[in-house]
Amino acid sequence: MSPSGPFQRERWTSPLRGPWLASVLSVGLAVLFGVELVTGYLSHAAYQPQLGANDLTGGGLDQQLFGWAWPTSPAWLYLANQGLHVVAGVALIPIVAAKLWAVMPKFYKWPPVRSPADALERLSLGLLVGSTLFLLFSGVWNIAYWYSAFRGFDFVAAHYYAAWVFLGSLLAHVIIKSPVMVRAFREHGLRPLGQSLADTIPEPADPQTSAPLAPATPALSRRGLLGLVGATSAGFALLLAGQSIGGVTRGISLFAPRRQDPGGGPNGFQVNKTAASAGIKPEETQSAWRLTLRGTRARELSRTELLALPQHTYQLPIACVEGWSTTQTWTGVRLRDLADLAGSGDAGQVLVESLQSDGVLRQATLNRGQLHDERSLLALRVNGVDLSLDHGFPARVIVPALPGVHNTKWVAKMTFEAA
Ligand code: HEM
Ligand SMILES: Nc1nc2c(c(=O)[nH]1)N[C@H]1C(S)=C(S)[C@@H](COP(=O)(O)O)O[C@H]1N2
Ligand SMILES: [Mo]
Repeated sequence: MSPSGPFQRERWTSPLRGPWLASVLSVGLAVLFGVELVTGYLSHAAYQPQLGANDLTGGGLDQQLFGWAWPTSPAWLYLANQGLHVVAGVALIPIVAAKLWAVMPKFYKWPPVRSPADALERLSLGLLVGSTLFLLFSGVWNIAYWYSAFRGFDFVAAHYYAAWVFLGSLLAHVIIKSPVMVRAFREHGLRPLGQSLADTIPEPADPQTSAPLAPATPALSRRGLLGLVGATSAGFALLLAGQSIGGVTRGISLFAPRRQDPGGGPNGFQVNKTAASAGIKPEETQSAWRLTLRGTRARELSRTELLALPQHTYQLPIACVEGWSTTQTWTGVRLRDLADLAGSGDAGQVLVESLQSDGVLRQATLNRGQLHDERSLLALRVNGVDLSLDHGFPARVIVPALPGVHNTKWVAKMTFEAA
């Protein structure tokens, strides 16, 4: 059987393709994928190291990762982690597209499989490409829509396990391909970058494929192609980074999926989950509301009683797993003072529960460091006024460097535990 359609080598005519171009793009990919892996697993450690067992509530966080628990300083740690993860992830898209374009003829090689070893490599390539596309797609989907689409599909778990498939197949790929890359750079160095359009020369054809290339005249030089890919990638990053960095950079954050300024006034900063969408009944947040504390003793406090306790004010960010952040000035009662009131001043963790009756985000567990940091608050006020209902009135958790998902709103109950 002779090759037909895209399986014919001569159908792939661009002389820009080849090991050198693939190698240069791979350097960029290696850096950004490295950032993705490190920040992705750190995020996992930060808020749900027991994925599956205990899901979003965390729990026993102190015991995780060889005794290392997610810290509270610097306060912007999680902001930086998720900002990097999401921005580098989006910046990867044009480079992944260019890399796939550069190696596209390989997907159509003929015969498709030459030996058992070749079959294994093809399988690992399938896993690599599949998991990469899945990670990029599910990540973008997540920052754009959160859980609302694909009901019943656990994005976080799928993204997490895809990352392991990705890591394994990437390692195999790097081991198999590094000799090709070394040869490409040894033979050409960075020279192909300096070539003008007229000089563009075809790379040596794959020795395993017989048919010689009949090069077309490319529309772009290699330098032009790499410039285009690099500029697109940097542009994507620039248009998204403002949602993490804040300040004036928000103005150019055109890719940010959410409005940063839904209204004016001290409570006029963005809201992901409104009280209405969380099913909060406004009347339950008014005078009938009580904060229940459970430790070695039980206490119930009204909002007036909470406001009579020592109040503390800190400027702290909320940093969402989706990469956006918002830094505000919060006022409220220290979590550790509440632990004292419950007779559990030495508690190792606290389970915080919301008025919200269902959904994974209705509760969270904070670890020892998060509970005892002096800046960790049950916030009652923001920017000098009472919290608005959408920002968690009557009370919400604010803890430095805490993943946004754990800054529980509409808090109703806190249970202090040994750890
Ligand atoms: C090869 C690329 C990627 C790798 C290896 C990777 C890896 C990871 C890992 C391990 C996690 C932690 C999951 C957990 O908490 O259990 C994570 C979370 C996350 N990733 Fe990625 N990721 C990649 C690409 C992306 C992209 C392109 C985006 C979006 C632009 C993205 C957005 C997110 C978000 C929003 C989370 C937080 C999910 C949540 O906890 O709610 N990721 N990633
Ligand atoms: N009860 C409750 N608290 C919650 C949430 C929620 O859905 N329900 N969302 C969390 C998430 S994901 C983030 S990032 C922060 C800030 O979200 P916001 O913009 O909805 O206030 O609040 C957290 N607190
Ligand atoms: Mo979030």
